[in-house]
Amino acid sequence: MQSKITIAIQRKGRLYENSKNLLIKSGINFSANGERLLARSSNMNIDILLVRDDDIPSLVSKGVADLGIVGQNVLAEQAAANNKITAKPLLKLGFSKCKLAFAKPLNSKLRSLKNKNIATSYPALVKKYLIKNSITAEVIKINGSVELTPYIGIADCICDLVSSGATLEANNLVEFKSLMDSEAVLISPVTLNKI
Ligand code: PRT
Ligand code: ZN
Repeated sequence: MQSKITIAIQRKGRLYENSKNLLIKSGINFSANGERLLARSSNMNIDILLVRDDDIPSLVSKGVADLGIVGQNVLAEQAAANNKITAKPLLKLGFSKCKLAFAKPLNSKLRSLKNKNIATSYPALVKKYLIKNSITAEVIKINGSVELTPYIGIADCICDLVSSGATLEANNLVEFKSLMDSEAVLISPVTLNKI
């Protein structure tokens, strides 16, 4: 009998529908209704773990899951922050496309990041970018509502995910530099031994 394969996907959020549909289209029958955290495929020896997207890189790195679906942004941030994250992207999946970009208030005279306060949920990626470009600046980690920080006086600019641009526009912010493009990727542990 084929050994069991475990796949980690987001339980709810922007990645969930496309991740679930991709697995179903691949022929894996499972039902992920309700609050269940583990779904067993009815036609293959596959378990689906339904988790927070932030937990997917470490579940895959540790080999708890053989495969995972996560945004490149989350994988890159965790890899930049923690050298124990050793999951590798196998395939770009073409959904949940966005970019991680710097943005400033429309009326800001900011011309460079030098000595600025930057609010972000991606501190490791922003710090890596600053080091690579020899820029000294302060990085402030914020978990949500990053777009608000310039207006409450705690940041000169932000670095956040942008897809349609509507959130920046609604908050009178304008993008001035893109740090990375992102989309959902299929990831595996660096040593693949079951598949
Ligand atoms: O609960 P869990 O931890 O699993 O989910 P989450 O709340 O951390 O993530 P979720 O579901 O919001 O997003 C999951 C993934 O979707 C992200 O890690 C990205 O890879 C991808 N993605 C694609 C986005 C966006 N587009 C996006 N636009 N994630 C977030 N946004 C947010 C952004 O932070 C900003 O607040 O949407 C706003 C901007 O959107 P626009 O369209 O107005 O530009
Ligand atoms: Zn998350």
